[in-house]
Amino acid sequence: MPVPTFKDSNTREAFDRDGYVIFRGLAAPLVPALRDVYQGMLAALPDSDPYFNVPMTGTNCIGSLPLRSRILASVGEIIAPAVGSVVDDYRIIGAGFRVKQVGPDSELPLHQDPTQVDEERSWLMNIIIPIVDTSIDNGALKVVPGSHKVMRQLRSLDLEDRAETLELDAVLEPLVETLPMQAGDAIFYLQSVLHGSGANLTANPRPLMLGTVMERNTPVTVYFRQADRPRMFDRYEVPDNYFNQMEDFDRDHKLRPNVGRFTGEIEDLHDRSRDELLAAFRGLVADRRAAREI
Ligand SMILES: O=C(O)CCC(=O)C(=O)O
Repeated sequence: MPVPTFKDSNTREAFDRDGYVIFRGLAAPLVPALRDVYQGMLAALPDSDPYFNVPMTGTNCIGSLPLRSRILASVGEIIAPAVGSVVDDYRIIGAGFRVKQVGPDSELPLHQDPTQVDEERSWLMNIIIPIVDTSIDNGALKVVPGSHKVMRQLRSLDLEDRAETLELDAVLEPLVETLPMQAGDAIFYLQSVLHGSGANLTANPRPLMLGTVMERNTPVTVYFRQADRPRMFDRYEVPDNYFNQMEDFDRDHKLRPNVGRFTGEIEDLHDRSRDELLAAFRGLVADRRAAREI
């Protein structure tokens, strides 16, 4: 599992251990510009826009593809200096807004994101910059540090491998960390680290900038599990804007790609049964208790 090319070696070490790293205040000077783009986006959306139909919404849910593209271009341009100040040899492949609407349905269960790169050879990570302060009340991010080392499997686009689906929640409970952040803090995290966020029980939406940063010259590859051979995946090389160009994001991101090209089938060498995962996470709990980390 190659570690992202953070400039600082202590950051690389912490990221490798935990699967994420937070830079407090890294993007604070960028928050006014990000808020301007966010407000402009809201102003451009008709009340009937699909953006307003889902509790976890964002740029990818906007009905107008040209508007989406404009937001992605502006946000990518704004955050590039912050990313470039801490990471070398990267490219940004999509940076927009992820917005938690108000209400109990806005909870996002712990999950891994679908695999988007050959993780044996290359790195890819997400970056989140909240543009309002986040707290337990409005749905701050949650992570399970170290879970990327336990759950190294390929993650199919159809998302059948959620921690929720596997009913791991009880064993994970002592390992979950909630990470309140201030507007302008930045967290980089692996898509394989278990993460999620609670419901937004305040009166206002919780917008944050969510982007993906990856090794500069590596293609985006996505995977789809074969129905009859669960360890086998079909692999597709797709364009950088793959997740940003779907007509109906909520429906289409779980389907086989209809753009890009099929590049063959691949066996998942890290497949683990639910019992194996439970045992591994119980081991992690015991280790953390012994080290008095939880
Ligand atoms: O917005 C959040 O709370 C987290 C977003 C996330 O994890 C996702 O979109 O997969």
